Formats: sequence, structure tokens, C-alpha cells
Amino acid sequence: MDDLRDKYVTRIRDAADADALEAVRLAAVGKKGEVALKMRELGKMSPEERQAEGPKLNALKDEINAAIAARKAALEDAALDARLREEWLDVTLPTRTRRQGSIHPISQVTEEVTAIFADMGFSVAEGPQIETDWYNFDALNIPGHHPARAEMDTFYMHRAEGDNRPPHVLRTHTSPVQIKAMEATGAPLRAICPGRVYRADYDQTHTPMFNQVEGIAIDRDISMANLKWCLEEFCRAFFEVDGIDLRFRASHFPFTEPSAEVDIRCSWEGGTLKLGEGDDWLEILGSGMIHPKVLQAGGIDPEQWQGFAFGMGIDRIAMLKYGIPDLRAFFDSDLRWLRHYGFAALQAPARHAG
Ligand code: 2NM
Repeated sequence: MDDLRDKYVTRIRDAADADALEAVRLAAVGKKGEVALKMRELGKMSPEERQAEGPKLNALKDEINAAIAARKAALEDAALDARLREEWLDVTLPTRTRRQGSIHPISQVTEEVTAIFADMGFSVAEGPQIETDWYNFDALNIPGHHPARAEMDTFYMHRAEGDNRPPHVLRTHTSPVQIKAMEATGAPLRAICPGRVYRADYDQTHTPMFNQVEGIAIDRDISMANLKWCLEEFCRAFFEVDGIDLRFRASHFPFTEPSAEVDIRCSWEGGTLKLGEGDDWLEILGSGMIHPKVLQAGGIDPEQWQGFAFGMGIDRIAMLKYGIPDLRAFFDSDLRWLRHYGFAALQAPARHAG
């Protein structure tokens, strides 16, 4: 029995890991281990022998189990020490810089405008940024000789020699989308079309690409009065300033008759712009009653239906609402500018008709 003890104490001490230790345990005190075999031999002994040997065997079993438990604890301690040596973390390292993106003012304002018009029953329509000159000009009562067609303002797509397809342009307004909406759904119709438009113009207040939102409302007896109410309602909701005051000034567009430009009352006192007070006026919108020829181009009978239309620059009203001074900075992708003028995600407008 002393041999057995010495043998297993040595093997337990030399077990290198948990698996080796378990193998030793099974060989010593497992059901078919050496101690169990010795226990079975007790049955063949005389009662006297059994009384002497039984307690010794039990004591040996306890001793081996205790040695295994101690070795197991030692192995686990060693494993933890090794892991702690491997997996260290320098908590004094500087933190990572902020990697949170922000919503561009144009996206934010587009959402705001869309939400306000959605509440008034307007749907949103989108279309391609490359258009045929028919959808961009002819359908809008802009004939071939009109100055808006001059190469100066319009980006024409390159055409290969012998390509007989109609000329394509980068759309100069989102009106083509409205012609397509008329074709697709007919009257009555209420829709706004936000999106990118292109004009060959670049200075302090113009960029060759900018964002526009146009709207149309077509029904049996839509009038200028509906136009005025709708735009006043929009400006009040959008600028969130008390006492918003609009002025409708006669103007001219090829696609509307009559036409009106819309100014908003403002003051420049102290060098800062304030809306809704003062004696100055700032132009913010173009509008009018849709020209009968335009309705016709969209497949709508001008004898049966009429409607109003309006258009405004998203970039421009974003500058006015949020006090952003330089238009060109909108498209510089300058992270410092975006952090300053951008909006937190999930800060979208609360008003939504769905
Ligand atoms: C403006 C000003 C006035 C306009 C016209 C149309 C359409 F498609 F019905 F002909 N959409 N938008 C319009 C009218 C746009 O922007 C300054």
C-alpha cells in the first residue's frame, strides 16, 4: 500500500495539466482504478484482515483525492497566472478620437421640408439627374431659343459622332420629375421633388451642383390663394419664428402664368439676419400657376385642371435657418465644418405624416 501511495503521489505531482491529472485520478481512485481493485480484494480476506486493511485503504483513497484536489488548484492558479501575463491592457493609453458621423445640413433640411409638406398631403417624387432636353426644357415651355438653354448654364452630356438619340443634359431643376409624376398619376396630384440639380455657375453664391425642392398641387379649382396659404404655412413651420411675413412680387417664369417671387421679411440690424422683423426683404422662393402648356406636356387637360407650382434652393434655406455663411463649404467635405454644422443622427424632425 505504501508503494501505491508513493506511485500515485509522484504521478499526481508530475501531472502537467488537467487532462493528465484526470487520467491519474481514474487509474488510482476511478471505478476500475487500482484502489477499487484492492477494495474488491477485501471480500476474500478474513474478517480480522478486513478490519485492519479496510480503514487503511479508505485513508489511502482520501489521501489520493486530497492530493489530486491540491494539484488541480495549483494547475488552475498557474493557468490563471499565465493568462494574466498574456492578456494585459494598458489603461493609460489615450482614448480613440470620436468616430461618430453627423447628418449633413442638406439632408436635415430636406427631411424637415419633406415632413412639413407630407403633413399637407404632398407625396415625394424622385427622378434621374440626367434628362432629355425635352423633359428638362420643352415640356416646361422653355423653347429652343430661350436663354436658360444657352450652353452657359446647362451641362450637356457628350454625344459620339452619329449618335442620333435626343440630347441629354444634367437637369437644371427638378421639374422633369414633376412632368413624369403628371404622366404617371394624372390629376389630381400633390407632390414635392427634392434633389440635386446642375448649372454651370460658380461664385460666392452659386455652386455648379446644388439642391432644390419643387412642388406642385393640381386639382379642379386650385388658385393663387391656395398657393399663398400653402407657402405661408410652410415658412411658418420651417423657420420656427413668430411673425413670419411673406411678400408676393410679380415675376416671370416660362412654366408658370401668372408667376410670383416670394420674399420673407427680415432685418440685418447689428449685422445679423433676423427673420420676421425689420424692413428688409429676402427672396426665398419662385412660384406661380402652372402654365397650360406644361399641364398639357404632362398629359393633363388644362381645360379640366389647374395647379400651382413653386421651387426653392435647399442649400439657401438651410443657410438662412441655421446661420451658415458660405455656400461653397457645403460641398467641401471638411470634417470640422460637418462637426460644427452637422446634426446628430436620430435627431430627425418629429413631424411625419408617413
Ligand atoms: C420654380 C418657380 C416656379 C415649377 C414649375 C413646375 C412644373 F413642373 F409644374 F412645371 N415645377 N416647379 C416652378 C415654378 C419652379 O422654381 C423657382
